[in-house]
Amino acid sequence: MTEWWKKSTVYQIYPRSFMDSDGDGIGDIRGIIQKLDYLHELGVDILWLSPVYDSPNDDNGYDIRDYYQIMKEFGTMADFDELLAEIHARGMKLVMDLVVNHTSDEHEWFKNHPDFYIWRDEPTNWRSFFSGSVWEYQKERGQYFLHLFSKKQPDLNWDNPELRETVYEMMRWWLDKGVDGFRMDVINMISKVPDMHDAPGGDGSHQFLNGPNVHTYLKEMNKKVLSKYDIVTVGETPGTTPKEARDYTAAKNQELNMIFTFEHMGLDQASGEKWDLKPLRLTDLKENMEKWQHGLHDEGWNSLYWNNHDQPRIVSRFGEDTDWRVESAKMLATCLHFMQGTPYIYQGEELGMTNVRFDSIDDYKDIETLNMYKEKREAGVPHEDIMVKIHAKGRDNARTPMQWSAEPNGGFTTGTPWLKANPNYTEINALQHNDPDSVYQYYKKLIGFRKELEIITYGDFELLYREDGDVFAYTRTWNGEKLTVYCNFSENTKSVARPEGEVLIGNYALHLGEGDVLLKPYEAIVYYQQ
Ligand code: ISL
Repeated sequence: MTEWWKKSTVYQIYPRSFMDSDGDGIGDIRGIIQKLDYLHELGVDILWLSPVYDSPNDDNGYDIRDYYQIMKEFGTMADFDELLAEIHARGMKLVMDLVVNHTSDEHEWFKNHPDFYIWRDEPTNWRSFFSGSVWEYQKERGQYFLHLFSKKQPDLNWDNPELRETVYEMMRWWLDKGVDGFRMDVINMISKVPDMHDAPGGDGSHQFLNGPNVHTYLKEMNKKVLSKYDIVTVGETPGTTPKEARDYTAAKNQELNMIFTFEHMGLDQASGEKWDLKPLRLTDLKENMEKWQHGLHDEGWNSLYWNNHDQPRIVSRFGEDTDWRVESAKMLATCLHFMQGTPYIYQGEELGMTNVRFDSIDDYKDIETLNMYKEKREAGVPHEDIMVKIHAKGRDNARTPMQWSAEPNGGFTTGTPWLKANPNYTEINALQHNDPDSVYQYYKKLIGFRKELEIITYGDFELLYREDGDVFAYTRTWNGEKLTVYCNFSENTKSVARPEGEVLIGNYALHLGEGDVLLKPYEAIVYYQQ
């Protein structure tokens, strides 16, 4: 089978916030169908849908109640089938979210197949990703069940072969329907050590990240399911190094096609806690991305991303979202899209959408944010101090409604949106897509280059100006060709050597002339030598 996914660009849709077709304030499948031409015009090859399965929505669909049903608010299975057909009719592909580390506690398995879950007589001191303990006591059974996420998301017991077969059967059902692959939620957490025990600081991750049997189970899944279809798979794998990433993604290992690294997303974090803020040092980012580019160059494959539904908006995070919003959004895109790997664009990123700053905690909906707020308030942390963290890192930054137009609520809904729109929709919205200077049109060009220039897929990566704290610069070389990429992550004017070749793309009026190149604030420029 060809590795078509190496030349593809993926677009992630968070259905709840993408487009509401029926005015109930919640995005839905028919809303996505309405916007397929917009996505096709952008040029993306694959759409990844965050979960659309039946769910009580404790964690917006990442708590699945029935893998064979579509969430009522999102529509029906007939709507889904139409979506799939319409995507295929446009030559695009559809990747489903596969959430099988845990289910909802309302899944019938939790009642009828307790052996599909993980039970202990005594809890450990591990802390959940969503605050509090990972153990919840169940009276009827007189035991605790494990939940790494919310207490409505009990972890599945992958050591049970019957559970594994049941999951594989469900995967085949979706693949037989014609879906083109899976994004696998926290797939590196499915294997826990047999003797779970207390961990320093309540951080049990060494006992469940990349655990003892994870590779055995993925090889089995590949053999029994994945290898039978021409699909793409991407694993979500927090806490994974390039070496481990190779184990998951090297073709010879027959597990997954690629994984999501989290290392670059932790560089503005001072400790193991995501809310512990620290400014990014560009040299750390450069060193980290270089490590991954080299680490997966010959074996395995990278996925490239700045955003998803769990991360704050990149232009507000590593860019500048007021005076230099458009420039820095394009600069960040340039920096990522000329690297080796499969790029992922998260809805609204192609418009340069920004973080949101609601003053009241009541305007936030994300369980992670709400639990953290409650816990910190109980510990006496002032409201204002917590809001600083939420404004910087809260997941709802990514989940405000997609900004389609300057109409009320950004044209996302005619009703009341489930989460308030970012008030800047009056200026930042998809009407820009016709403007040749828009962030959207810039993304479209980047996506197009990946299809035209093989060097982007195959070239060697070399970091330039390693010590420079403002400029991220690198080359790609392949078959006698060369790309030189300069990205200024600061407002300072920077001087860099003029490379050979012609300017391929840039986010300012193009530089002609001779001598060093003077990079303006947040400037990006790419030279191509054939
Ligand atoms: O979002 C995070 C930090 O803010 C991560 O810890 C995140 O919870 C982790 O990356 C796992 O994410 C995935 O599984 C979660 C779900 O809430 C996320 O939306 C999903 O991407 C549980 O299913």
